[in-house]
Order: sequence, then structure tokens, then C-alpha cells
Amino acid sequence: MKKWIPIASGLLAGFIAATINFADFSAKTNTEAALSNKTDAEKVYVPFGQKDDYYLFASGGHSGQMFIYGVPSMRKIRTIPVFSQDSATGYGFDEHSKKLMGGYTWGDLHHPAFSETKGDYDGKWMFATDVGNSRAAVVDLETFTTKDIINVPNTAGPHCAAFVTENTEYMFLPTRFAVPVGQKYESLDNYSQNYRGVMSAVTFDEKNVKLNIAYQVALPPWSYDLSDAGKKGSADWAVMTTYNTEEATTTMEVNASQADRDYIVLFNWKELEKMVKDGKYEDVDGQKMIYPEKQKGGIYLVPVAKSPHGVDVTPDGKYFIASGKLAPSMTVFSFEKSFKAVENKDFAGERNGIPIINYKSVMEREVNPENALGPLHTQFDDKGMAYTTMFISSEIVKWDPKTGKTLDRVPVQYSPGHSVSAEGDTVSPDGKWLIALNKIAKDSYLSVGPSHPESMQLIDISGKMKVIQSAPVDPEPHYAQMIKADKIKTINVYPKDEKNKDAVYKQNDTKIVRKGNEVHVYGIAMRSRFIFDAKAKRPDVIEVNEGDHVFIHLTNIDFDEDITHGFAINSYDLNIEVQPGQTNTIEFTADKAGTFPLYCTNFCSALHQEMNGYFLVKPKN
Ligand code: RUQ
Ligand code: CUA
Repeated sequence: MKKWIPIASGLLAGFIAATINFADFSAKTNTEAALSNKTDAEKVYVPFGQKDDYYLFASGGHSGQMFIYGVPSMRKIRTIPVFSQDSATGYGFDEHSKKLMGGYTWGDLHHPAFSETKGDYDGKWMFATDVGNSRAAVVDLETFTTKDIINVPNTAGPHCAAFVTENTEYMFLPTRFAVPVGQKYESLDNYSQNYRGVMSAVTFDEKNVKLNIAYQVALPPWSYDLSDAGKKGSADWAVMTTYNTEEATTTMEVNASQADRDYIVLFNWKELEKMVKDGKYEDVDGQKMIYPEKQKGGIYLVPVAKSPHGVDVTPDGKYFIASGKLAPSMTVFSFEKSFKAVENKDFAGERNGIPIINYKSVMEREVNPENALGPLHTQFDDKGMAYTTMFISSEIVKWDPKTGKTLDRVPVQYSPGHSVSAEGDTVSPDGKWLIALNKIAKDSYLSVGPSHPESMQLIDISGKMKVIQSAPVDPEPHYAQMIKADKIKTINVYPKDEKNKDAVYKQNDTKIVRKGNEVHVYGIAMRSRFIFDAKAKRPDVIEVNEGDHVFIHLTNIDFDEDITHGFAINSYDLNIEVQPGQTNTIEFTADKAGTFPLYCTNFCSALHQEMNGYFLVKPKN
């Protein structure tokens, strides 16, 4: 039975469905009752014609992209290019996406975050940050495409983002690497005085689809690791873990792990917002910078076991749970007690002007499941139970945050970083499924040489935890979010945009316009030809002079779902895509004289192979 699970996809699935008799297979999938009556194979099997119940958005780490899977089938559906070029979709080649990428060629995408309304995923937008080149991005879930990317100056490697506040007011991007403000040269001997751990508060202007930096906070020169926003009663607050509070400047592995305690930064973003409104900030190269040692209030430190990694807020918004990667415990802190401590100034000193809250006053309990090592991240189910990944002991531990009692454990292969449960970091998790995002796959799949893919393992959490399916995934799913499929409403075709002066919708409106050495082509792509100038002797040919600056504006006038055309010029290293109804522009200099075939890269009809033409570049002399 088990053997065929990994191949139960696509056409094979249809074949298997026809040959295996699913005796009690019901059309209603995955209600909890139905789940418990099914075999493991039936639970993950989504017959052809039916769809998965959840979308999984997995971060692609240093691939720079985002990967979309269906759950429970664990079938990969799509790659959304975000921070890296992608020739499959022409991302990073056409003008719009090239501009978005800002001259960079890659990124390191760690933590995807859905937009939220009242603490619940609303299915509209997806945010992500780039640790490699310090950027933030927003993806439109109507089209599954990246819509805006901004650079975040002063914040170097926003690893601990993106996590949005309850109504997507902000996402906070704390830095992983401390750098001097402005990233100007500064000797590491002056680290403690002149380096900073800047956190950027980023807002999203939904109407104009623009990300903006509202303000920044010059936190101490520590590394900020993971963060989470409060919920319900703690909605105005956010928490993030720190390490290297030792302020080591070399051999971090040893030197950043000296102290017994690091901190969780607890801050009230409403208060910070008010400080900015009241002008309590300094202008630093156009950024509104709050210096906590000067503009006091709103930020506190909570001591926590050395080098914590994840911090996660419970669905009821009452607690935040820190996991110590070097200390084998999950520490549960109370928001309510924290608020009281702040009110009563129950402090034990300060660092860099930031008060340190008394550990004992806010700590609810330390939880140490027997022999569980390397706790990293926690997700939740519909009953408020916590699931923590154990990186070192390679398992998921289920426990009760209210009592600390261990309820269940399941081994995974191997070394899980994050896990993700169905809507598991919202105010109302769904339960049912948990996916372990494992760093090491080793013996899980057919060997592909010395390095293997990462591995995602699907765990049925409706009863006793059980791993029932797994799927390889490209590097590196740091985190993922799982959203109910019916929350996502995609469009079928791009609507006509009569205001877009680059768009052409009628064959007779196609034209090639020359202005000096600038050539603008207003063309269309349709099954199964290109038309650049309908009136020309050869409508599918573009002829320019060597050295001309060429703009090709291409509109796909097949307003028909899934009829995508590509456009590539052979040997010119150019490649774009136009989805149904979409207009895209590619800009380049015709610096190579010669004869270059152009063709559609995306199989679009029986005559796709005929969808081509020529790009002729007349030599200068
Ligand atoms: S991290 S494996 Cu990049 Cu989210 Cu903890
Ligand atoms: Cu258009 Cu292939």
C-alpha cells in the first residue's frame, strides 16, 4: 500500500484510481469524521477532478522564490518568482519585473506571511522578505505574481520577517546582522557604539499596491531572529527573539553563545506609531529613526534562555512561547503579566536605555519534554494545543501551553526547522494537518547525488499524530503558511486596460514606431502567431539597425484561461511571458547584428511550433 503513495500524482493517479478499489471513498473529503475513517493513503489521495483543501505557500530560501503546494496531496502546483530571475515565467526579464528586482539577481526568502483581517488570513496578499539583499515583497493572490519590492536601508538581512499585525497594519523587519546606520564603513572595534540592529516598520498601501517604510527603530547591535505579532488582547504588541546580545564581532558560533540569557524584545507598535506622529524621531537619510535610548517608551526586554530561536503567540493572544535552540526548553510568557510589569515598572535594569522586565514576573512556565532537544518553532491547532519542532531530536512534540504537559510526539526525517499547521498562526487554526519542514532528507527519496532536497512531511493531527505523506522540496522551506483553498480567489484572465498606452488589443492597431535610434514595437501574441505590424509585408518580423534601442510591447489577446504565450529571441538572452490579456514590455539594445529567430516559448496550441518570426539586425556598416 505504502509504496505507491509518492507516485500518486497526475496521470498516474488517474491510473491508480482506476485500478484500486476505494471501497468507502466518499465525495466529501476531509471532514474530521471522514478523515478518521480513511486509510492513510485515502487521506492524501485527491482524485483527478477534485482539488486540494489547502494551499501551502512554502518559502524557497536562497532560491529566492515561493513554492505552492496542494494539501493533502502534497503536489507542487506552482513556483512564484519573487526575488530571483525565473526564465519559466520571464520574471526578471521584462521591464516591470526587472525594475522590481532592482538590479539584484537573487534573494533569500525566509518567512512568507499572508495578509490578515482580524487576525485571520484574508487570502488577498502574501508578503515576504529577502535576507540576501534586504528587501520586502508583496505578492498578489489574484494572479500569484509579485507586485512590489522595496529595499530596506539600515536593516541588513530582515530574517525575522515577515509577520503582519492583526489587520495588516504593519510588518516588522528587524535586522539579522547589525550594521552601522547607512551601512557606512565602520571598524568592528567600534561595534557596540556605532553598529545598530535596525528594525523597519513597513506598511502596505493596498490601493496603490505599494510597500512603504513608515519608520525605523535603532535597536542595540544584536541579531534579531524571529518575531510574531500579538493577537486579540495583545494585538498592539509584537515580540521578537535576539541572540548575540554579547555583541561578539567574530567567531559568532562560540562568542554569541556565552551569556546564559538573551532577550525577547517586546514592543507596543501603537506607541511607536504615536511617537512618530509626535515627532519623537530623528531624520536619518530620509528615514524616521527612533533611538530607544533617547525616545523612551514602547520597547521592553524580556530575558529568555540563551540563543532563543522561534517566538510564537498563542491563538488566544494570551501567551508568547520562546524556543531555545541551545536550551532544551520552551518558555511560556504571559502578555497580561508583561503589561502589568510594564505598568508597575517591574524592571531589573536596562540595556541601551531599554528596560529589562523581571523574568520571574512574566514567565508562566518552562516546558522541557523529556529528551526533546533543539526546540525551534511552534504552531497551533484548533484546540489551542502547541506543536513544537525539535531540530536535534528530529521530532514534533505536541503539548498544552496551559499546563506544559506533553501530549504526543512523532519522529520526522530529519531535523525539522519550522512546521506549519492549517492556518496555524492565526486566531483560529484549523487543526487537521501539520507539515514538518525538514532540513535533511538523506534517505527519503531516490538519490540525486551528495546533496538532497529538503523534505516536507504531512502529519495527520486529527488523532494521534502520524506522518502519512512526504514530498521533496527545493531549498529551502524555512517557513510556510497553509490557507484554506476557498479563501483564495484568482482571476482567469487579465482584464483589458484601455489606459495602458503600451497595450494593443486589435490586430490593426499593431505598429512599429521609430524615434531616432529608439524603436517601439506595439505587438500582439495570439494563437498561433505574433503580429508586430499588421500592415507590413511580414507582420511577424522586426527589423532594426545595430545599436538601436528596442522596446517590444507585447499583448496577449487570447482572453482565454491558461493560454499563455512566451516571447524569446534566439541568442539574444531575452525571454518574457504574456499571460491571457496581459501586456508586457522588454527593453534592450540590439548590439549584435545578424539574423535571429524569435519564437513563442510557451506551448499554446497545436500550431505552437509555428508561432515564430525573425528579429533582423542590420549591421552598422
Ligand atoms: S528560521 S528554522 Cu529562517 Cu524561520 Cu527557524
Ligand atoms: Cu504561443 Cu506557443
